[in-house]
Amino acid sequence: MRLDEQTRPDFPILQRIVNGRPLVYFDSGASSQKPRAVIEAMSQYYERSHANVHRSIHTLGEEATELYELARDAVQRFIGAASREEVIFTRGTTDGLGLIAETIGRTLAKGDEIVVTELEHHSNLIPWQLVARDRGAALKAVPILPDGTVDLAALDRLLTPRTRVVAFAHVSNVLGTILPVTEIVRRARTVNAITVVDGAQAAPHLRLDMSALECDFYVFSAHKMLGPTGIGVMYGRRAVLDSLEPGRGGSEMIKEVWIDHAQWNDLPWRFEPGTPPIAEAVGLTAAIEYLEKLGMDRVAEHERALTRQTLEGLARIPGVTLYGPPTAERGAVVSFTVQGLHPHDVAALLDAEGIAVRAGHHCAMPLMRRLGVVGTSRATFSVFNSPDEVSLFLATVAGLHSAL
Ligand code: 7TS
Repeated sequence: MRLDEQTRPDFPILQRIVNGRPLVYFDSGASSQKPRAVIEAMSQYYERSHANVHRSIHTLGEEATELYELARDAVQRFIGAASREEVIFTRGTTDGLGLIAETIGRTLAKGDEIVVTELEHHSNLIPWQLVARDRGAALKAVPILPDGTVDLAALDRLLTPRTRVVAFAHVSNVLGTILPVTEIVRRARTVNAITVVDGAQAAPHLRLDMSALECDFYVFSAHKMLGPTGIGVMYGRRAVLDSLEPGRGGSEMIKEVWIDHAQWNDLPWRFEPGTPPIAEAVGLTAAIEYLEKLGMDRVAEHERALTRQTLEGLARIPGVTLYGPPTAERGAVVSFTVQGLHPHDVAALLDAEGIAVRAGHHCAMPLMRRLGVVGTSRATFSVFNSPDEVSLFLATVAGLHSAL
């Protein structure tokens, strides 16, 4: 059975009629829909087990703590981390990248250098801009090549003994480009830079293995991978986490506190101040179990087939321009423009047919500038999308252009 045939009954929202048509949801890159297993796990938690974690001696407190910590085990397994202490829960990708930037930022000195790429989401750019400004560090960007890949020769030229951080996306949320993580990490290591990978668009789509990627930090959001909003993961390599002071403080991230100083808690709690997103952790466990049952290789293959069908179909429509690598070996992302139509108009016309795509700068304004466009329209796919939906989408886009 095809993956979409298997999974569609699990997603209640797919029953929605939008503008008189069955919903076609091609915006999972912004946030995916949720299977019933995730929704039910969270309401069960609230109905049966809710209490605060790590501080209550009573039964519910212990249950909640156990469920929260089980989520850490699920994530460790899902991403192939060497230990559970390397899995830190955050509020999402933006929060995780901000936490890393603030934490590393405190160790930077005037003249240190941070390297990003031109295709970064603002969430992997602005935190570094803030840190660079505060510490007098320099921020440099690796350019992208016309085919949407990053210029590795330029990266080599940008790396210097002052490079402290190399931060880059695993998968571009606009172009779908899969960046060669191990290759970039290897190069960053030659100058002893810390590597930070924004995995927001990769975690829902690719099998992850931290021991193979060898990066120092890897962050992602649950809500793009069938899980709830409000929780994300910051993986940090043990040796690097051990070497860093916590970037943010408060509540249970300590062992002992005096008025003028404190002793930090053990990993991973040292980096988790405040009451964490507990119900969301329970939802994330359910999302991971759901994806594991499907098998990430099967997920990737299904989404690759939809991406291929979309790229090939759009390429045949006059007036359509495609962005990103000319291959389905990319994330489940297809950005395009239609000659004579603003990307927002394309999205609004598709919405009138019940088809949800995102349009705009996709929080990647420097990339838009490099591409020479104000924005793009973008279709992104998940496990529940079908080849029939892609066919309907292609016919609708073809109709838009011929109607001009
Ligand atoms: N990094 C990348 C590569 C992303 O695609 C996104 C979200 C983020 C970071 C931020 O994630 P958050 O969960 O903290 O918001 N990207 C998009 C998108 O492409 N459309 O809407 C959100």
